[in-house]
Order: sequence, then structure tokens, then C-alpha cells
Amino acid sequence: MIAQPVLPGRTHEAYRVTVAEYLRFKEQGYLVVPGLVAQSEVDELNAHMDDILAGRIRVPGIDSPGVDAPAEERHKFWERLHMPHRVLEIHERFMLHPRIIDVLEALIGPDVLALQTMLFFKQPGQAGQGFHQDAYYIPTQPDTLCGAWLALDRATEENGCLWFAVGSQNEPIYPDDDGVTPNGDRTLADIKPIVGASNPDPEKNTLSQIAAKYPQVKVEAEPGDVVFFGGHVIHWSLGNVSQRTRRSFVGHYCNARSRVPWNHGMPYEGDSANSLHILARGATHLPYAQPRFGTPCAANRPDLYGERVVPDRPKSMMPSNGFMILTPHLKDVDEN
Ligand SMILES: O=C(O)CCC(=O)C(=O)O
Repeated sequence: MIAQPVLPGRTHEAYRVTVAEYLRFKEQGYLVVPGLVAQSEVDELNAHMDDILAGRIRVPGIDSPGVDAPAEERHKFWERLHMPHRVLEIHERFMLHPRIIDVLEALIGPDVLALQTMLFFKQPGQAGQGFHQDAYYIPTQPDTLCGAWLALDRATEENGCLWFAVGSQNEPIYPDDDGVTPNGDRTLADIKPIVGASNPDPEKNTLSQIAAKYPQVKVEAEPGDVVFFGGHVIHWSLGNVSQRTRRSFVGHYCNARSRVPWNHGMPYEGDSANSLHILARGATHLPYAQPRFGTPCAANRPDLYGERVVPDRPKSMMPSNGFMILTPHLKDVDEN
């Protein structure tokens, strides 16, 4: 493929999704983009995680064991961290990584809202995540959720890579029978609620019965590879039974014209929390937030990452010789 030029002001070479990649995302429910993030950037994030683990960097708002705590206590404490982009600059920067957003622009865009981040430490002996569908946890209306999972270590079956039920991206979002959470596609006449989503024990997690209808594929990855997956595909990871860590950084995004009634369990005003999530790419008629640490994105650099203006875009679909063609608007013809 022809290398894309780095536009003035852009820090990274643009990534353009191919037709084959687009199709793979639709057919499999996930897409691996190898080497999307540079090794030097992966090294920076890993060094930062080492500092958190060692107690040298404190995460604002989290009462974690300090440098003087025993290594075992620090190891046990850090399994995963939610929403670090709201308190640390480095995670905002990775959430809005231009090449990750390039892929999302093609898959769910053109307008992209950045909602959520997670950092998985997954040290030796730590557990995996049982069968689940991300759009159950983060509803977007219309439903356009997509995860971007950046491998920070080599991820294999032994240290707990991702697995996907290929084809389950066409399933609805199954409600939970807990009687508490209202999420899921409850308008479907005959949908049967499940119990125990995300529980690593398949006996206690009945989404395993839906996953069993599909081929189950493990997705091993190298550091810098990014796995994109839609909000409906059933996925999971096993525990880390190796002696190596399996670190990853995950962002969740949606089309910026979807309503997002979700703020990581925290209060928001009105019927959506869009005003608290960052506009990564394009434009939107809905509210959005600015990045707290000033990372360049559509919210603060619309000249670089905002809506692409295509001159003469409006066209009419008109019949010609028995088939459809695009013509200028009648108004333009009149004016000319
Ligand atoms: O990294 C993992 O082990 C699980 C990640 C996952 O399931 C998710 O991000 O939805």
C-alpha cells in the first residue's frame, strides 16, 4: 500500500483501513491491525505501568500501596485500572492516538467520540474476563460502540490473550436476569435474559450458551498490535497461567452522533453524558468534552481532525438512461 504523508501538524503517519480489513471487521466481529502503535510508544506506556506497580507514580484518586509496601501487596492490588485518561495525561494521549482513531474513523465514523479507558496489568496468576458483550456495559444509541485493545506484551493463550465467538457480532445484547440492571435489547419479543456475564466460570455465566453456537477463535497479538471489536461480539480472556505479564490498554469509542447514557457509573445531567466524553474525530450536533490534558483531537484541533469538507458534496440522485446517477442539485444547475 502507498505510504500516507504525515499532514502538517500531525504527529503520526495516517493509517488507512483497506477494504479487506473493513470486511474482516464485519465478518469476524473483530479486526487486528498489526504494529499500529510504535514499539517506542509501547515501551513508554509499559515503563509508566512499571512505575505505578512499584508505587513510584500514584494515580490520583486511588489509595494504592506505596513504594514501601511489600511487592506481593502491590502485585495483588494492581489488576486493572478504569478511566485513567481522566486523571493522567499519558492515557488521554493513548486514548486519542491518531492512528487508533484513523481506524475507528473508517469502522464506526466519520465522527468518533472517545468514552472510556482501561489498563490491564494481568500479571502472572491473575484472572481473565468471562464471556461478555461490551455494549451491555456501555450503551450507545444508536448502538455504535467499538473497543480498541492495544497489546503491550506478547499476548498468547498461556498469558491470557483475547478470544472471540466469530459471528456473535450479529447477536442482540442479552439483558441480565439480575432484576437490577435495565440494559440489553429488551424490546425483542422472545429474548431470554442471561446471568453472570463476565464471570470466568462458564457454568455461572450463561452467555457461554450463546457463544457455543459459534467458532471460538483465540487472537494472539504482538506489542503494538491493536484489536478492534464491536460492542456486540461475545469475547473473553482466560487467566494468566504463565510467568509473563499480559499488559494491555483498552479504549472504547462510539460514533459521535450516538447518545451515550453512560458515565462510568457517575452522575450526569439530562438524558445523556455526551458532554463528558471527548470528540476524537470529525464533528457532531451533540455536546462533547475537551481533553483535560490538551491532547490534539477534533475537540481542540478541528482544522486537523475535524470534519473533512468535501466541496460540492451535495448531489441529487437522478434517473438517467434507466439507471441512477449523481447529478448536481437542481438549485446549482439553476444558479449556473
Ligand atoms: O484484556 C482482557 O483480558 C479483556 C478485555 C476485554 O474483555 C474488554 O476490553 O472488553
